[in-house]
Amino acid sequence: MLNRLGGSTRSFFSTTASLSADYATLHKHSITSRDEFWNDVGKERVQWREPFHTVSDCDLKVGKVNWFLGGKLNVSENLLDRHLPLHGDRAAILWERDEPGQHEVVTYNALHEMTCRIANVLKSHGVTKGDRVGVYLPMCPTAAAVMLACARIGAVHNVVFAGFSAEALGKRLHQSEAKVVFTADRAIRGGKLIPLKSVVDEAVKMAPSVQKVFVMDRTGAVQLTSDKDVPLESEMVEAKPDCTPEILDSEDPLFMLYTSGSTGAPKGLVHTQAGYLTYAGLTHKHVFDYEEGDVYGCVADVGWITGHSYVVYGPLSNAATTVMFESVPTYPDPGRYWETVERLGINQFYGAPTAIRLLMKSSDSYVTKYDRSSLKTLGTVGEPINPKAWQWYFDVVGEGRCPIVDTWWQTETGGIMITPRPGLDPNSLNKLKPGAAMKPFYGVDIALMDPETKTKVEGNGVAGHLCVAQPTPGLARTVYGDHARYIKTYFSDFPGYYFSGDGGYRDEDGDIWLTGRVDDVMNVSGHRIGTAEVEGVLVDHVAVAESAVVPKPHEIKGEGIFAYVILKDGVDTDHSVLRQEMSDMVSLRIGKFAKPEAIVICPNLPKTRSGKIMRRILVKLAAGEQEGFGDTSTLSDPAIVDILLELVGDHI
Ligand code: 6R9
Repeated sequence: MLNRLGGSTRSFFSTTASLSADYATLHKHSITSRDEFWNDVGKERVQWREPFHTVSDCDLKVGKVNWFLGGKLNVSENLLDRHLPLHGDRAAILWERDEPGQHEVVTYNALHEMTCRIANVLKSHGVTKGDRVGVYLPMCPTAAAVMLACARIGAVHNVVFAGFSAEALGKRLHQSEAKVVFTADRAIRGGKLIPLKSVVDEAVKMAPSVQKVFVMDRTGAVQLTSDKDVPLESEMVEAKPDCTPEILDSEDPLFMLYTSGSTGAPKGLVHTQAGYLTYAGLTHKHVFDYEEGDVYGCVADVGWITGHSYVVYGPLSNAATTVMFESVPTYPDPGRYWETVERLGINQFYGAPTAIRLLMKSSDSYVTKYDRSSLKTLGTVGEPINPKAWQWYFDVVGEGRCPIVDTWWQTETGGIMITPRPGLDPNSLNKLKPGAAMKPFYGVDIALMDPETKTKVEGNGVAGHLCVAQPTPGLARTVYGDHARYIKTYFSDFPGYYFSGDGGYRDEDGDIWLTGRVDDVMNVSGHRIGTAEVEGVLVDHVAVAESAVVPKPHEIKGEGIFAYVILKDGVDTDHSVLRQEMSDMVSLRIGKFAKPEAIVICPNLPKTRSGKIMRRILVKLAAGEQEGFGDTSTLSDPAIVDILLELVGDHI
C-alpha cells in the first residue's frame, strides 16, 4: 500500500486534514490498486450492519457496475443515528427561508425525529421497500426528511424540481410508477407564491399508480381536494417518533433522478445505497476541505443532483451543518447570498456560475458590506465558469484568499469527478486556473478519446471526448425501466469506457478543461435540456411541420434556447401569435426555464441532400455570426443560409 504519511489509504483518510501533499501518489494508488483503495474508504466511511465481502464487480464493456457486494446498511442510519451520541444537538440543517433575514435550525436529533415520523407515515400508507415516492417540494427541511425517510424504509425517492410543469411531473410520476407523492400547498421564492398542489393535482391525472398525495403546509393554504390527499403535518404528529431502519443491500436502489439526454424522453437514473453514500461523503469532505464543525452552504435545489449529493447526502454523512436555501440570489437584493454567509457563518459556499454572472452585474458593495471572513472555500458547478466570473468570485467574494473549486460532474456520476481540490496545495492559490476543473478526484481515471478512431488520446495539450476509464462507486447503475438505454447512452460509443457527453482538453500541465457538450444537450442556467425535448414540444403545435433547436450563447444563463420552425402549408395565423403559443406550450409541457429566447419561423432548414439538418450552421446563425459557415456545397439548397441570416437578424 501507500504512503508517505504512514500506512494505508485508511489511515491517510482518517488522519490527514489535507490531501494535497500526496495527491499524485494517492491518486495513482487509487487507480492502480482500485479495490484496495475503495475497500479502505468503504470500511472507513460507512457504518455497516454487515460487512461487504467483495469490493467491486464491474465491467464497463457491458455497463456492469456493482460495489461493496454482500454489505448491508441503512443510509439514513449513517446520516442520522450514527451522529446522535456526539452531535445530536448540532445543527444538521440551517433552513434559510425565503423571507429575508430568517432562518430555522434543525438539529440532528430533530431531523432524526422528523425522518422517523415521515417514515412511519409512509409505512402506515402501505409504502414499502422498493416502492417509488415522488417528491415535488420547496427547499425546506421536510424535503430532506422525506428523502431520508425513504432511505429509512428502503423506498426509492424520485425528486422532481418544483419548477417542472404538471405535464413534465406527470410523465415522471407515471414512468417511475410512483405509489405516493409529497408536495406542499405552495412554494415561496423571491416573495412570489408558486402553486405546487394544483400542479400535482393535474400531474396525478396522468399517473394512475399514485395512491396518496401528502400535502405539507408551507404557506397556510392547504386544500385537500381529493380522497388521495393526506395532510402531512397532522399525520406526522400522530406517527411514532422512532422507526427501525430497514437493513438493505449495498446495491439496493436508493433514489432515482431524471435528467435530459440528447435523444428521447428524460432518463430516470438510478443510484444505489453504499457506493453513492461513500462517494458523496468522501468528495464532500475532501473537495471542500470540510472540517468538523464547519457550516457548509450549497445553494442548489434538491430537485437536481447537486442538491442530493451536496445539500443532503454528502454533508450529513460527515455530520456537517448543511444550509438549505429556499430563496433566489437577488431577493430582496443582490446581496442575499452574502448576507446569508454572514448571518449563518458559512465556511464553504457552493453555487452556480449563472448566479455569479448575474450578481457581478450589480455593485460590489452588495458583497463587500457583509462580513465574509468565515468563508474558506468557494465552489461552482453545473456549467463552465468563464474566467471573468471566476475572477470576480475569487477577488470580490473570496477577497483573494479562498480557493475556488470548479467541480465537474453529472447526475450520472453521483459526485464530483474533476476538481482543483485534491491536487491543490492550500497555500498555492496561484496554481488555480480560472475556468479549469483541473484534477481527477481519487479513483477517477479520465480518458480523452478520439471520436473517429475510438482510441485514447495520450499526452498533454490534447482534446477529446471526455470518458472515464474505471468505474467509481457513485456511478448510476441503470436507467429506470430501460437498462438497454443505459448501456447504449454511456457505454457503447467507446467500449470499455463510460462516456460523459462532454468534451475535454488536457493542457500542457496535464490539467483538465471542460469544453462543453459534444451531443445535443443544452445547458441553460446549469439545467440540462435536450434539444430533442424542446423540438418534440414545438412540432406538436398544430401549425408546425418541423423544428430544430440549438443553444445560443447567453450572458447570464450560459446558454439560451434558440428555435427554428417551419410552418405547415397554408397556415396564415399571425406569426407573433404563433410564437407566443409555441412558447407557452414549452412552459406548459416542460417548465418555464425551458422557454426559447427566440423562435424563428423560416421557410426551410439547411439540409444536406440526404435530408440531415446541418446544425452547425444553425448554431452559428443563432450566435449572431454573419459569415464563416464553412462548406455549404453539400446543402440541397445553399441559398437558405442567406434567407435565414436575414430572418435571424430580427431576433438577436
Ligand atoms: C452536477 C451537474 C451535468 C453537465 C455536464 C457538463 C455540465 C457540470 C461543470 C460542467 C463545465 C463544470 N457541467 N459541471 N461543465 N464545468 N464544472 O451539474 O449535473 O445536471 O447532470 O449536468 O453539466 O456538461 O455533463 P447535471
